Order: sequence, then structure tokens, then C-alpha cells
Amino acid sequence: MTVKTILTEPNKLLRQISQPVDHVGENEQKLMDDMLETMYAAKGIGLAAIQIGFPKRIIVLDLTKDKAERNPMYFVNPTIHSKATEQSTYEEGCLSVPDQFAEISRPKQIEIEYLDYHGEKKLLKAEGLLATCIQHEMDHLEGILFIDYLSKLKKSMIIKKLSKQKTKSERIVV
Ligand code: GNR
Ligand code: NI
Repeated sequence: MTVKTILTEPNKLLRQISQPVDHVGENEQKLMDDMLETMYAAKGIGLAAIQIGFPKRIIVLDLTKDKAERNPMYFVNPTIHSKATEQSTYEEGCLSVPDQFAEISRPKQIEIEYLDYHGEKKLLKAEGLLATCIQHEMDHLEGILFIDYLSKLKKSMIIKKLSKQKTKSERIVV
């Protein structure tokens, strides 16, 4: 398992639409392992494959805070079967949008279908933080980031800040 570099906004790859996986094999499992390691190393609770540069419809999650009781979840080719009309709001962050947070409303409950780590078809009803997180990750598969839900002004201020930080850190490296 390898910790990979997480792409940050602005980056064209993050805006790419991820492609369905046609078979969950060794390569896909290796990718999921690397995604999980990368996510744990960054102290995130979810990660989409595109965040480490692979435009595949794969998501990993682990909502547990306690390292001793890890509960990794894997979702391949997830699709939403139904979503509640009722919304819930969470303060969201994103490893690809470092140090930025905003309250985002999304359907409170969702029902999804996906393939698990072993390529088996599964159904899941999710609510609360799990539902929010799955939707946040599924947005990544469409090239959508949570800042896209903010006003144009807020969004452009965040992107401007992130691009400045990027040129700064690149200057240090060079
Ligand atoms: O680590 C993360 N925390 C988080 C908090 C609220 C809503 C969504 C998330 S996902 C985020 C990790 C990430 O960027 N996944 O794509
Ligand atoms: Ni994210």
C-alpha cells in the first residue's frame, strides 16, 4: 500500500468525469488499498479515485475517528436509487480544497447500489454523515467539488487563494 499525492484545486483532472469500472480485479483492489492509505494519512473520512489522479468510479470511506477500530468502506460504480426530499446540512471540507469549509445541504437519506471490494453487488441505505459523505464523493466522480455550490464570489475567492498557495509552494520546491 502506498500513500499517493492528493490533487488540489485548481487542477483540470479534478473536473474530469470518472469512468465506470468493468471488473473489480487486482488492479482495482490495489488502487482501493492505496486510496485508503492516502485517505488515512491525510486524516480524511473519504476519498475518490480522481483525487489521486485515477478517473475511475471508485470511492473509499471510513467515518471512524478511532484508529483502533477502522471500518473501511469501498464503493465501486455507485448509483443513487433514491434520495429523500428532506435535506440536511453539514460543514464540509475536502482534501482537494485544503483548509476551506462550508455548510452544504444535501438529501438527508439516500439509497445506493454499488459493487464492493470483491465486486459483489450491494444495496445500502445511508443517512447522516454517511449519506453526506457518499454524496460528496459521488460528486467527485462527476468532477464536482463542494465549492461549486457556493456563490460565484465565495468560490472564486477560494480558488484564487488556493492558486496563490500553489504558486508559493511550487516556488519553494523549485
Ligand atoms: O475528510 C473529509 N471530510 C468531510 C467532511 C464533511 C463532508 C465531506 C467530507 S469528505 C472529506 C474528504 C474528501 O475530500 N473526500 O473527497
Ligand atoms: Ni472531497
